[in-house]
Amino acid sequence: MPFQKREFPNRFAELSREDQHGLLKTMVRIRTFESRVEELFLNRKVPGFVHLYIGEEAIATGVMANLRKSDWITSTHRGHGHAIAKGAQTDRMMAELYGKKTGYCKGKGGSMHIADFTIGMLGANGVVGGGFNIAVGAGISAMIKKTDQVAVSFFGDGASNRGTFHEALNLASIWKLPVIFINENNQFASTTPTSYATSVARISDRAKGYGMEGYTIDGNNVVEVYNAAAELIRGTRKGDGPVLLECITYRIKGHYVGDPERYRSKKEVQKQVIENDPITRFIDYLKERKLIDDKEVEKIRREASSEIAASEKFAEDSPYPEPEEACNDLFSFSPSEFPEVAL
Ligand SMILES: Cc1ncc(C[n+]2csc(CCOP(=O)(O)OP(=O)(O)O)c2C)c(N)n1
Repeated sequence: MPFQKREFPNRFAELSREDQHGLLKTMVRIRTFESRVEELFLNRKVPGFVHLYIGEEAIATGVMANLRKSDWITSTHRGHGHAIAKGAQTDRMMAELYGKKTGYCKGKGGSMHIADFTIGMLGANGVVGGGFNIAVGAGISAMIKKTDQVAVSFFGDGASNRGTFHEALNLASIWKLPVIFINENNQFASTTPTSYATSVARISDRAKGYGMEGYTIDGNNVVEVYNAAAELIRGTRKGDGPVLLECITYRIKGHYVGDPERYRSKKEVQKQVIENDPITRFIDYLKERKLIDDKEVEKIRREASSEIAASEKFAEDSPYPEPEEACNDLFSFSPSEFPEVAL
């Protein structure tokens, strides 16, 4: 069965000029945070592993602009953009990346495990495909408590080849749970092209197997992402059940910082940078409609740079956790209540 390429409108029906600038601000804040993180990682300030979302900012931004603070998301190993767009503070994120005590997980989670339940960010996840069933669990809680919250599960094309994908979509479908599955098809899973490793032409084709609607859109056009997310989230929130949205994008940076990228040519990447950068495309869109000028764009960039510089300083100035704290917060109960559990 052919995939459903839906044309969602390429204009905003009701967003004010200020709200449209807000979308651009979020995209620029994500880009600025990550560009600095890349440098800091290469300067050995940030330990561990870092996967950048550069080039994919339109998806987190367009989706999250349609969510409430009380809605939930589950993220991936490439989660900085999701966290920022859902309302996470960049200073606590940066501190987490540094391994500092003031970070979201007290410095013990790092880039791939940022979570903040107070804003509905149920966690980035180092396990590919690890977020699907957490989102389904959140959807079950909304069903039992009869709230109108929704859960959004972001996932890569590679993750759609895991068994957890099948379990999650099947259960969400039979129980008509308020879960929206957002695929970020950046055309690679590590070094493997999506077309090689995936049995269908479009990830959205897979929705049919679970009795739900599936659509494919241009994930580098924040206007289309916003409009698609608005319609689908509205439907799911009022009880229409789960839905799958595939957003076609492109990972501009390596799979991780330091990736030698032998699986693609520099020319291919350069073409995407020139023709398909979601931030450039949105600035062009706004300029064509006389909704922004160069000075305003410059101001947005400047403000993002000072925010991220302050976040970096916060992280630099923060202490590391004490060695005695290493085993704290590993469980949701206090180990002293269960002395039989050996640590
Ligand atoms: C269960 C599991 N298998 C393998 C890995 C190693 N791994 C990390 S990222 C990745 C590729 C994921 O690709 P995709 O889901 O398309 O996300 P993308 O990196 O493109 O954003 C793999 C295989 C892992 N972290 N977890």
